Amino acid sequence: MLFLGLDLSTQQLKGIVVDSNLNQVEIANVEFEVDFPDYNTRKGVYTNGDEVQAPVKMWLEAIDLLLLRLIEKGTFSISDIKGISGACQQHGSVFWNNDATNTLKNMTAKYSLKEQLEKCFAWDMSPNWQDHSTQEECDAFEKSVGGPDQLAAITGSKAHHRFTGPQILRVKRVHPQIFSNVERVSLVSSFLASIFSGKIVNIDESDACGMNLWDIEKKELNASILTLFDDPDKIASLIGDINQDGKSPVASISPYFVSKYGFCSDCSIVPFTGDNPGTILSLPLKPNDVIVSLGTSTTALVVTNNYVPSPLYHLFVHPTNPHAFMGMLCYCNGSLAREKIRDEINGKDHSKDWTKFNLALDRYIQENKTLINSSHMVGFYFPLSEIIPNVHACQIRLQWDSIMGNEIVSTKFNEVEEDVNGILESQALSIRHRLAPMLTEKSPRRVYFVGGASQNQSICKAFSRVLVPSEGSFVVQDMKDACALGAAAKAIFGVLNNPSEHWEAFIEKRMPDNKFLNVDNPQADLFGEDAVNLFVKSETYSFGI
Ligand code: ADP
Ligand code: XUL
Repeated sequence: MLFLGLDLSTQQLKGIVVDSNLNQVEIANVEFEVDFPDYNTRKGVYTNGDEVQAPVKMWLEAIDLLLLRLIEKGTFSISDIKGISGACQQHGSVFWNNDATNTLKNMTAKYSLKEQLEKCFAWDMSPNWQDHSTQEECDAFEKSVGGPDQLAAITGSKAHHRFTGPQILRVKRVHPQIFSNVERVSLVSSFLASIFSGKIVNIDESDACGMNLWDIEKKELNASILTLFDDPDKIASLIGDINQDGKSPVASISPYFVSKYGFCSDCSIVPFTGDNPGTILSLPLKPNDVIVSLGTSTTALVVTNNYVPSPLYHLFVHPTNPHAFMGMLCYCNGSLAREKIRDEINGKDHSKDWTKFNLALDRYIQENKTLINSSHMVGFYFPLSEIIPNVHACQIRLQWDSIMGNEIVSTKFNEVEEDVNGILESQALSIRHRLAPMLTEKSPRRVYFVGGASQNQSICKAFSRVLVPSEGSFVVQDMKDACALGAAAKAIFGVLNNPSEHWEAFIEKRMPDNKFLNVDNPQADLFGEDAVNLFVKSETYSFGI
């Protein structure tokens, strides 16, 4: 038996095929900017001021192309795939019109997905998680329940620009014509699951926690918030029921995929979830273990059994363990901000090579061995508006005076090498500071690095020496595909459906310790509480927070 895990992220659609022990059999991807130049997206999206959107039709083309690529490899038989699940960019929404249900049901292998489904959307765009255009809606969301603390207590997060509830409310305000034609709203995860199911499937509960609409403790859409949409019943029906069972299959695969690609007709579609919930499914996490995901965005994820909501971070229902939660920090300026500094250091040589960046970073760490104190340099590198803290695009460098650390003596760094180190230190210090309330120990137990940049040992080392995990840091080979792997694990868990096996035992068996590589932790003792205080002081000085 084989299983397929899909990851529909900002820049690409990935598919990983695994056996029932989670061993990789094959992998393929479609990169939107490269494979679909006609759409003219930049890194998978269109950016227009604060608005960031992705074309839904491009994703339809990507599904057909990905399956062709997987099959062309000729390394496995597609009819052996017994289950499919997915983990997709969070918060994005897809607006179906009233042609969708019928067309999904009657898709034929004669035409492509795009040819058949392109007329099924009230809007052919999907708001992306990098969108910042919903301040007015966020204010309304928080006001409707009494403020950010209350909204965080109910939904697990204060209002965020990218969260789906404020985004849908903005579509209603800015595009009333479009909104009047909407029959159902999917998240990106339930959209992709719907294509494979040949019918619109319900939104997964864990991913629904990224909407600012779901009352996590009462397990229902919050009535006060729904009144913001004028007709609460209508919006509730557009969203549909929220699926609280992350395990049981929701459908057998649509006949389209059976006749076009040779899937077996009893291949099950196991609920798809968000990419961050998907990522935690790729590892055997214990309490106080942290995943740092170094993808396009940077996220830090932790599993906790306590519902301890705060406006400082996000809490989501765990995607496979209904009694647990996932804590999350999410930063917009992750890889793209690091790439900007890499490009500066590469100068005229426009390669995407990280060698010079890594050499500069390793050298800086090697040569700077003093305890981080109040006079250290701090930089903030936000080429895009940032989520944490909520500020507009900016680049700030600060050096505090060396005696008291009370005054700024310079706002320049001498060398680009200092930026190379500066961006990693400040990204890591922000995570360390903000993760602390979710941990029951002073520091994380283990840190696992995943996502695109986890292939880069120098970057992982630089993060690790700031986060100071008590039992070390690890990368897992091929874990740049953690999210797709987590989705594949979910597919296995759903299809095998062994009632006596809990999620934790299931994944521990498939992810034993010998799969992890230790990351060096150079001079971790340099980063004490002073370093955190310096970071907090610099943020307060720069952003008034
Ligand atoms: P996504 O978040 O879109 O799924 P990935 O997890 O694949 O994307 O991460 C893509 C990012 O990983 C790229 O923007 C790139 O900057 C970064 N990346 C890939 N390889 C390296 C490397 N060797 N060193 C640093 N960053 C890397
Ligand atoms: C999470 C978030 C991002 C996207 C990336 O809240 O906005 O991590 O899920 O795809």
